[in-house]
Amino acid sequence: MTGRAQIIDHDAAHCGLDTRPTIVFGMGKTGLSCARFLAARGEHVMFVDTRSAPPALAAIRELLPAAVTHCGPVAKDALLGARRIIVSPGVPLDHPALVAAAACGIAIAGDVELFAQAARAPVIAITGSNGKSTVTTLVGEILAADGKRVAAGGNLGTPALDLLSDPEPDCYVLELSSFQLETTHSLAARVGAILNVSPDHLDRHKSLEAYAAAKARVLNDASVAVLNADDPIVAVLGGRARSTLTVSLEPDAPANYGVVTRLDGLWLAQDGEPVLAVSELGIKGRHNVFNALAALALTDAAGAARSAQCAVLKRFQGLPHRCNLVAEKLGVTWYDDSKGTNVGASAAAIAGIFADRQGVLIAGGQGKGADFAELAAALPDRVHTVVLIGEDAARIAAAIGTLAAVRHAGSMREAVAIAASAARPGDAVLLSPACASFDMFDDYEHRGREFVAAVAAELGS
Ligand code: UMA
Ligand code: ADP
Repeated sequence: MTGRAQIIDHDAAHCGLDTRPTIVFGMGKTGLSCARFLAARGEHVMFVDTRSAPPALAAIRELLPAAVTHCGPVAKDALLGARRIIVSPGVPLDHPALVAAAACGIAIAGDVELFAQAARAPVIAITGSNGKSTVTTLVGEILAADGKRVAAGGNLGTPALDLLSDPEPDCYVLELSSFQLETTHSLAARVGAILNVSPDHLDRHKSLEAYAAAKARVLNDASVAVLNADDPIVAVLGGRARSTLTVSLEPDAPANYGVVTRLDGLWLAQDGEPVLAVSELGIKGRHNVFNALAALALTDAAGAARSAQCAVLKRFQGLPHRCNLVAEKLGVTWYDDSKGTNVGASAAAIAGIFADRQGVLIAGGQGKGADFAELAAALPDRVHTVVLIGEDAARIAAAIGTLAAVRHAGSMREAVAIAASAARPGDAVLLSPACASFDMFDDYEHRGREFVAAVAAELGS
């Protein structure tokens, strides 16, 4: 197998040209963005995907009719003829074909690496276990309100390569996942943020240390780091950037961005100076106060005006499926937090929604190897009943033990019916699964839509 790579190397060396293809591994959104980018540069590209019918196959064939596409199991030696491999974030780097290619010295990178090499405008890069999409959206909207031409995307939805344009925008705002950072080497962000690190994707990264190390890469060569001073894993990572801004929700913490108490309540503050009343924020809950502070820090570092920051922080009501109020009937309020896809996110959502009332939690799905003890610890005095769905329901039930009443449901419709019968007037019902959705739904958005439809059917509205 090594021989195959060497023969092609020899041929290339002989004629002075490297004729080997770039192989793009993954034919989803990222693979398609790579196809567009590489096609525009006239590169010789091949595509592989382990799925029999990957989502972007037809679009890639239309764009590059002559390119070889392979769907289905990818053999160990399938990539050895590559000049380099561009791997999609959903493909684990321990796939045997990637391990074999790496052993032969073939370069492996992700789409964000291609982006980093091509982009000339400043990049604001945001990672963390939770809050990335909210903060990325806030930062993009604040900079746009400040008059900048902004392109925002990455893990948020629009692949990084699809943000490149000629002329370039004034700045890029990228949400980056641990999967994307793992395969990125050249990014030198103008501002890089790590919002928090709590266990997620441990099935893929194997350990919290490896997951945190992937996140920490966002700070490599960054000019300014924005860090969560309250998070012990994040707080120690600042040394990698040239300067650091810290964010904290602790009352007396010596952080650059925090909260101060005035006669009229809590305010967001910079170096102790009040900036905006927490009551004026469009997004609610303690975790969103943190997100607003992080957005202030990031956009201060990018030179935005206070007026633009405050206008957006007041008007932004949050993205769909993140602790959104979806119904209120018979004294019970129903919230959709389908984007709560790990334990840290759902613990934060539980603390926010059940701060001043009790109620019912609907959770469960694919646990991604998580430990559910922290979810269980968030329940007492807040959640009296948990309705569990999905693949890892039994593991979650075992962690909860007797901390709350546990009921099981086979569908979202049944889960909502059980929640409606368990809820008392004054209660909240929260869907925040602490799990991925793929065992029962297309994605978290599909799960959220099914929840909203089931609630509407149950309440007869
Ligand atoms: N897959 C295979 N075989 C392959 C390639 C992929 O089975 O050969 C599977 C993966 O295991 C994964 C799915 O297909 O379950 C999609 O993977 P992909 O890399 O093809 O995904 P894209 O469509 O390119 O979307 C990716 C991000 N997806 C992942 O990281 C899994 C999107 O983040 C991102 O918005 C998009 O690029 C643009 O940058 C989604 C996500 O779930 C929202 N991210 C994770 C998260 O937020 O927790 C990290
Ligand atoms: P991400 O893009 O990192 O998944 P989102 O902004 O989409 O983050 O929020 C996803 C969920 O994470 C929310 O619905 C909420 O439950 C939780 N969450 C949001 N911000 C935070 C935060 N700063 N700390 C902890 N949990 C959070």
